[in-house]
Amino acid sequence: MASVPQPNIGSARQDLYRRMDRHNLAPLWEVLHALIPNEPATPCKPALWKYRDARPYLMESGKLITAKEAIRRVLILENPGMRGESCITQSLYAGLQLILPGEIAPSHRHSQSALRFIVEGSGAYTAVDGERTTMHPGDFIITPSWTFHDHGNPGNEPVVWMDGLDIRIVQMFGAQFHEVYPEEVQPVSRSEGAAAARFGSGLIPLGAAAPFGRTSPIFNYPYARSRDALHMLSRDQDPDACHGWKMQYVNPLTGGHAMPTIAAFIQLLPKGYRTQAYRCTDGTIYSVVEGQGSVTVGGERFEFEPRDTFVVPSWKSMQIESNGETVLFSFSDRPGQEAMGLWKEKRG
Ligand code: GTQ
Repeated sequence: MASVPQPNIGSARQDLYRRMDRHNLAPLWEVLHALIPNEPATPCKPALWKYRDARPYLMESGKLITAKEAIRRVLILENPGMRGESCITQSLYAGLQLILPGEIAPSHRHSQSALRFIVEGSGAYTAVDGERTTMHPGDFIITPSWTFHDHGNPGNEPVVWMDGLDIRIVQMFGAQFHEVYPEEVQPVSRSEGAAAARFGSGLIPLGAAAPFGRTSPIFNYPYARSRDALHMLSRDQDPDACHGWKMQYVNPLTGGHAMPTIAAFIQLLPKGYRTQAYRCTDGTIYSVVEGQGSVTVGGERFEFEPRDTFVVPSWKSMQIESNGETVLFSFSDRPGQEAMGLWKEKRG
């Protein structure tokens, strides 16, 4: 049946909306296209943070607040499309954390999982559940959900790492918990390297339970080993057109992602390589370890060098051009998308 023309339909609708609004009701048809877009729509923008620009602010913060007072002395990498929301993509948080010689960041635990990717300096440690691990640039370190952790720097140089946390994911589920450890530093109950020996040598002790539930029992994946793996891979096979040589950090107990909410990767691109266009539904954060070049994301071009961070939003087409041999670390929310059958990629 054709609708009867009503000259005042616009104002009648507005009047209807106003009256139902008082009852917490809203018309779907006004927002349907925004709610169910034809393809991923995100406020997340492509962006690059030059380490050269960020570092002076981090060091100045180091003079104005101690790690102890700050609890965690971190500059949040805020996505320019979501300022004030403390996130780098719609689902993930990232920041640059500084710990100066002699400092400690006090022990606490939370339901949010964290990863650390070491950007500058050596000699600091992070302690997880009674075991310390020394940080070196390029190491990928995990703080599993609800494990007590503190950081310290007994060395003699500033140490900076990128934090990646699933804060927004845990917030979406309303599952946030936090607890302060009764002392500043948790006691050390195992020798350094215990986790790596138990789970990181292609061996597992018989009957060993997963110490961190669904998170990898290995909590430091050292750069020396990842770099060597990439090198060996590159000797035996051609680089992938979209990724170069790319590897995923795995949980040796499951063969799956190292963390239940965050996927992490490391990739090598030959010198003078230009990747084919690629897009996927997991907005991804990259930290440049070696080499330099440029990345084009959704038509915007960014030049990168070691220690820079950049973000590729969901479903934005990306292409990388490497000038020198380049190593990139990256992380995203892919495990959640895969578990829900949502993850999608497109090559070319
Ligand atoms: O190191 O525990 O960047 O709790 C944000 C929240 C780091 C940490 C962050 C945290 C931490």
